[in-house]
Amino acid sequence: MDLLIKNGNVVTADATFKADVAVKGGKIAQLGARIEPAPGAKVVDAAGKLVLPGAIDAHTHLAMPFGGTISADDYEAGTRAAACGGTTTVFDFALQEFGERMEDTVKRREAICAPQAVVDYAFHVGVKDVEGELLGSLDSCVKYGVPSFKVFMVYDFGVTDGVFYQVLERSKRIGALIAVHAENNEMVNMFVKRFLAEGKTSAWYHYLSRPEFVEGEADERAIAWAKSLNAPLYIVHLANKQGMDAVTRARNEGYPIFAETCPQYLYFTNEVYKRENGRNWVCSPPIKGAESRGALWAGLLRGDIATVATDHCPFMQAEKDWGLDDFTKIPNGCAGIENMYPYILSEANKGRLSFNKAVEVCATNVAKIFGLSAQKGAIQVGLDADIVLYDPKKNFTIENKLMHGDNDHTVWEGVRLKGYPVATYSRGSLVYQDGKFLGKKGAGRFVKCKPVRFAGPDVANIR
Ligand code: DUC
Ligand code: ZN
Ligand code: ZN
Repeated sequence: MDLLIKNGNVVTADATFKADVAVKGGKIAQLGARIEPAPGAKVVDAAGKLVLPGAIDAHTHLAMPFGGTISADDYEAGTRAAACGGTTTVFDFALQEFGERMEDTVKRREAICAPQAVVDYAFHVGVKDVEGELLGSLDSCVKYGVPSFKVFMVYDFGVTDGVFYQVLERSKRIGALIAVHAENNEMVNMFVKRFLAEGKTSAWYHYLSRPEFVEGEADERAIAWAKSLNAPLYIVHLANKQGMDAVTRARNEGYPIFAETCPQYLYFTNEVYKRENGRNWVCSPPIKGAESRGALWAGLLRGDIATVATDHCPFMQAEKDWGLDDFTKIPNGCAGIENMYPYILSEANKGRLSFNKAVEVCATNVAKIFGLSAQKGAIQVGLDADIVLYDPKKNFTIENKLMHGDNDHTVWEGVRLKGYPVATYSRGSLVYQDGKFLGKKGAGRFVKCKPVRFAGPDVANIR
């Protein structure tokens, strides 16, 4: 035994119980009442604290070239911030280059990430090109340990409907999971052109060029295609009620449709875009109105939101300012990697959801959906000792100067949280304690994921 966490309240997705947690060789070795410390083991008293699995952020964009620049947190800064917010694994998006095999995309980003990451990491591939033999490279990518792919229905590198469908077909065959950024590109482009021609250039028009139905309609289409194949589908950053309702309907019919939402959609409303610094909240899809926010919360509590992730994609203030007079020049994305778990846990501490639900959506479900539940996502014997000690009595006000990433501002500035993580262990190593980062660059490991077979109803045209 290397480490013994004593007297804490362990929280899993299903239960809360008092137990000591023994760690050996980076794994949870024993759980039980009154475990005796082995000679030489470090003993930590967690009385009054919750003992939680580290969060798994299913959606980050670290050092990503986007919007004419590169997102402000590289793999070191992003994973450092993650560790300090109780997140012990991040799934980053590796964007395919045209003509590149999917597993080569992963290897290219792995080479950048490996020497920098301070906590463990996995990848999804952002698919741009499936011409010729590239569609088949999904298979080799799955074998390499990356069985999840994202298609974008928007942006200049977004895929056509036909490519999206082919990728869904293939994924069904090989046990991969397709994630989708769903917005109607034609509608966005039409609105953008109209608003610019009318001189409507403030951040509010970012929202108005991508309002609720622009996302909701795309969600419905994506779900329809997945259903026609009985293929699993993971909708990233769901932010609208229409899409939430469509996900719920499909799930009630038994289809393996999973939805992710993000803290920014659960906390803010589109009113932020009317603020003088509204550009700082510009992300896509944009934050929607209060009705959508309410629907997302209801979906989360009902179990129709499977995961909460960040879409962490920060840009420096000077870059956000490119869009002072033209919302189309604002790089899309916000920081959130250090705030996700503390925010959701704070909502749990205030009674809005249970701590079990918070653990489920931020860790356990992510591990299950993306094929790493044999390694991560719960406080369970045999899993990695990715552990967060949480003090429900410690109040915290978010200020950028207290954050550990490289960005120079945060949309979460001034938000008050009830309770806060006080320690984070990555595979048994202390990487964060009481406001201080204690980890090591390059200590994070690449986590290879396994394909997951999801059951669904029998439909006529299953391939
Ligand atoms: N949306 C963002 O806001 N940033 C990164 C990519 C995305 O889809
Ligand atoms: Zn996206
Ligand atoms: Zn994203």
